[in-house]
Amino acid sequence: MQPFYQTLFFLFCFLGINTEVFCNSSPNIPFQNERLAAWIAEVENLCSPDRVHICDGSQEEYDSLCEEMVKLKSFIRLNDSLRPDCFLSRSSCDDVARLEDRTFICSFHKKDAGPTNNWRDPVEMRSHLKNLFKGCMRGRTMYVIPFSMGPIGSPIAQIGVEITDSPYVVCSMRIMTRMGKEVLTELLNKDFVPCLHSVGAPLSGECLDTAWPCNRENKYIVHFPETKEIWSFGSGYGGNALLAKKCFALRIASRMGREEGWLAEHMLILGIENPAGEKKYFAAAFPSACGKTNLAMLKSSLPGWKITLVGDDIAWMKIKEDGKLYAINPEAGMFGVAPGTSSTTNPHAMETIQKDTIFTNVGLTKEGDVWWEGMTKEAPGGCLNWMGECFEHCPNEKIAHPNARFATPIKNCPCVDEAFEDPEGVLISAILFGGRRQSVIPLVTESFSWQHGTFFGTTVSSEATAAANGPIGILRHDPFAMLPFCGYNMGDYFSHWLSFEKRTDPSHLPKIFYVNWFQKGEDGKFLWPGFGENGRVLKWIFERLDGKAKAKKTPIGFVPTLESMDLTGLPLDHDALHQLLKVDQKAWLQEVEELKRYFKIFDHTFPKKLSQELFELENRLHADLSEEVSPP
Ligand code: GTP
Ligand code: SPV
Ligand code: MN
Repeated sequence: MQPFYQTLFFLFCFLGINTEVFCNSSPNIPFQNERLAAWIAEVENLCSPDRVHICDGSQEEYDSLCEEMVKLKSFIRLNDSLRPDCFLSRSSCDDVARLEDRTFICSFHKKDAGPTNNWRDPVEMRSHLKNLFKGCMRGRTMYVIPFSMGPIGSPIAQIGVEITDSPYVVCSMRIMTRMGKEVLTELLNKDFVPCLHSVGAPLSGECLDTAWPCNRENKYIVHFPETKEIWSFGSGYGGNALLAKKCFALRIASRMGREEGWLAEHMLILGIENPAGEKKYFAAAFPSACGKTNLAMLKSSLPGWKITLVGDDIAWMKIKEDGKLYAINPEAGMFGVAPGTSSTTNPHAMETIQKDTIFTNVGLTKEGDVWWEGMTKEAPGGCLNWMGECFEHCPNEKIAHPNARFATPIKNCPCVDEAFEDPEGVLISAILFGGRRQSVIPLVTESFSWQHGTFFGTTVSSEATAAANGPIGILRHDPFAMLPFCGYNMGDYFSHWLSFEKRTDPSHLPKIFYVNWFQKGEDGKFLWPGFGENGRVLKWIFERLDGKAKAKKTPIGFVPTLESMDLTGLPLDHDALHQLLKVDQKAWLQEVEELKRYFKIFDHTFPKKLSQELFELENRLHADLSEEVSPP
């Protein structure tokens, strides 16, 4: 018997399910993953589903779940001639984004969750969750999804198993991860992270006729970092429900990374090739809805420069035997922000989402296609908004929810990198940090060292977006773009970053930069055109790495000289460029004061080396000895 069927057979024996279809030979095979079988049985016992379905990840399984959801009105099939094999899903109004205030890190000790995470006692939380999950799948199917984060078999990859009662989650997970029977085979000799999810509705006795079941009263996204478990209840949306993504690949994996000496980061990974055919890879961390997906798929406006996509949201990075830092994208799909995506801003994304895509909370046109703000100048007549209402009746409302998303396979992207499936990962030459900042932060700055670059990471702040529930536009600190995603004390996380200087020859480590596409002029408009034009900044970074581009040494780091940026064919006036590259001493001194205030929350866990960096930055600002320097 094939190992996959062996595992299934034993799982099913254990669950007391009729195994005849799977086995017609001797059942005398050694039992392989006891923990998985025991966990499935335990969850079945707790949640009391009517059926258990072990997902094989096949096309047939995906198609039949989609069909089932069409019947339940959870999915609308889009016009097959315009968007083949695509579906629209509409969430309920109270379940549209990540819920940071309902996200918990339940470490044994509160101090290990740190000042930036919600903490609850793990024993109390577990018992509370058990009550919520008790019988919560009655009348419905419990799906078991084995998935691999990273190419199957990669030394950096990890296995997880998500149990869920949501077919929307199953289909999305098939796009977002490598999922199904190949992973079940891997599980014969590997451990896994158990991820338990329920939409928490309809509960037994409830008559809930809704296309998007979720629990109004109770929503919990809970992590047990020591035992590496995830429990999520009540929400069906994005990072709250696709537990492989933020819960596992960032919160749990960041903790694994600290224990094992690697990094799990909220970063895109891109390949960049110059006209001479030389290639490098960059990773970049920007907070949610601040431009990772767009940068990772960028179509450069500079002739001969080519960007290729490895990942758009998460990077796992490890130092290999050669002492250098390599990254894999643990995901297989993109869960990207729809609004703002168009054939002008992101033609590669528009091509990718042409087929095999699940859209959530976008508008629906009369022709059965999707629409969102920014896709074209005006909404087509007769377009329904994300709640399925006629747009003409509520013209002041948005057609797409600002956090509307597409889930789409990376392999469909026209600019996917040749190393996307490489289990060894790609060598990272530069790390970029960035955020949405209307002022103060220049277009691009290069750090002086790894330690100074780590300091850059701690200083990331950004105007809040619709990716998480809460007010939009308010400036908040978001160190390393990991504020909602670091699974342990963030002060310890800073130290972990610093430790990389000791783990290898620092000259092997990537150079660190800070970028900001979002400065605004007095008219409130963006000073920098962004999107495809960001390739010009990537070019400057590429050439800095090769010692070719000029920079000015300023108190905050190396900033491009006015002539060193390639602005060929870009109608950008001199004042705008000046503003984009300016280091405003007064504003920076205020920034320093704000950082001093903020860093206090980390108390004694804030590394001395980073306090030193802040102190030195302040001194340099007071002295303000900007000087032009030649390439290194
Ligand atoms: P998450 O998936 O939430 O982590 O977001 P992300 O960081 O991948 O952001 P994404 O690339 O999806 O961009 C979010 C929004 O910012 C979209 O509406 C984009 O159109 C817009 N955006 C992206 N890049 C730029 C840029 O260079 N300039 C401007 N002005 N807007 C941008
Ligand atoms: C983010 O918020 O950073 C996302 C979307 O990438 S979600 O998967 O919902 O977390
Ligand atoms: Mn993200």
